[in-house]
Amino acid sequence: MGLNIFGKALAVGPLVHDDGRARIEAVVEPIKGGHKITGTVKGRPGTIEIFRAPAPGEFLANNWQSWGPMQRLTPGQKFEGLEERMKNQGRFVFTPIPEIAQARLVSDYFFAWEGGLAGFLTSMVAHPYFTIEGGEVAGYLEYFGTPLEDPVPLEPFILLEGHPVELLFEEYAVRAAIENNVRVNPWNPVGWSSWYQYFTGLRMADVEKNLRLARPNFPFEVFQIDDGFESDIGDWLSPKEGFASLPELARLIRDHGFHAGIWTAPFSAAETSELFARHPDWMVSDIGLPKVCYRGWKKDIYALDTSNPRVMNWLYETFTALKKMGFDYFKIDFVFSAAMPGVRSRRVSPVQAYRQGLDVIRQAVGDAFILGCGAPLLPSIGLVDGMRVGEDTAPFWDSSKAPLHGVNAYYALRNSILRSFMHKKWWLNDPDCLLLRCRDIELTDNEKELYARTAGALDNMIIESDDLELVDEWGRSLLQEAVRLRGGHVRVRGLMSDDLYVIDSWGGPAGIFRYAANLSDRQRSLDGLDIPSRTGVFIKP
Ligand code: FH2
Repeated sequence: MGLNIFGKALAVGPLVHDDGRARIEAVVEPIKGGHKITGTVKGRPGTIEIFRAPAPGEFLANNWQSWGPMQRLTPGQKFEGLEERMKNQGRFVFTPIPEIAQARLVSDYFFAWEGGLAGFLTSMVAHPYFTIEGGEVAGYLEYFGTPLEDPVPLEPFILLEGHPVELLFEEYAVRAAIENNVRVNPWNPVGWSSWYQYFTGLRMADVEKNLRLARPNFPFEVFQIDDGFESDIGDWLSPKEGFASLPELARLIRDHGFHAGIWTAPFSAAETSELFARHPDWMVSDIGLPKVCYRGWKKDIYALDTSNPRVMNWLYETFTALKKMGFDYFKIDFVFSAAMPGVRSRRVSPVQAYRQGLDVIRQAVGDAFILGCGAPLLPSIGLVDGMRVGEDTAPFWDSSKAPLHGVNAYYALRNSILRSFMHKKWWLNDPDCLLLRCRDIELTDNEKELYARTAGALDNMIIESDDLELVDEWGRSLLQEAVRLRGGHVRVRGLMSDDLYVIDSWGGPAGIFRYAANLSDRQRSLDGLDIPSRTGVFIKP
């Protein structure tokens, strides 16, 4: 079997496809290095097969959202740990199509191998994904049975052939950016976050101390309060006991000369929250009852129905209020919840509901910085300034755990390398926080250096999360170094390798440089140069 489009051999020209539920009018056209399929769909589509081909022996697969993995796999493999995460955290945290993701490997949005890449350019209405079915790979659009009276554009699909796979990703990213009308924010922030030191135990005294230390000694532009200030998930405007009011908090941060950043999980409501008590009918439901979306903070968490005008209004008011208080940097987290399949007040697809939710927040905060987290990737393009592209980091490396088994610095860093092609094409990549403290941490100096220099070489957002009292001169200068490495054009090689990556950068303030990052647990050699395990080296390009 060769390459099939809508079940027919790939051929340039028009195509009509009717599966009884939906009618698709499409056209296959040649583009540089491959083919593109565009069209329209109407009716009440469910799952539509777009693409089918023999499965390659090795490929790069990608999960739906920020925290999920992008990694090299073979046809027999799945994302290890997914089942367990679905059981513990909820079936919809890593996929909007749990039945399929449980049964087979699912690669969301794109699928690439050495020699080719197949990918969807938008996710406006449908959820695009690929699965391995025996010896074949198939690409689908899931429309969730959403009624489409008027034809809507089919999510455009491209098939690229060529080498190396890294160049195909660049081409894919550029095409998706164009299709989504992206304007990348020219401000690539440097900041501080409270999370990876204080977690939910954050106290006002910690905020005050770190503000005091940050001002003269660190190059931060943003000071971001993470999870730990709120009284409950959903009750964003009422801080927990002992915490300053939000206007006071924003004021305090701004008085120290920083952009004030705040974390929320705007589409989530805890079972114990006032939001849920007051408005159970605002949640995505199932057979007339609010539908649990995930487990977090040892509670059941519900998902807001962002297609409901009252919910949109509440979101608008909440974020307008935060903006008015002086916050202008918003980390919006667990936002996948708005895309959970379920019953909503309007007949829109989960993807449409998600995008409407993001759009309302954007309307409310204007040109403030929005950092997506726990976010479906493709549907967020054009609606966020920054995007977390991996699972949470941690103060330890621990590469023994597979991606979905738990958090560690290794997995967080690896994802930011693999997903580096998204940076400055779709948004600014957030590789998660640098942890540079010298106590309260298991990362070695080598590991801290590897993380910081890789993040800098990749030109990513640089956010540190430490008790600044524990950061010495060495930590401060490493942070400065990471910041100074940024600003160039970046190209990464080794996406299909055993964790030896080469980052080339040119055209930035640091000039031309090459950084080889060995994330593996053994010494490796590159062009005759030995690179110890968990170490990076600058080499002459
Ligand atoms: O903000 C932190 C992490 O960075 C984020 F990714 C998610 C949860 C929190 C706080 O709850 O894991």
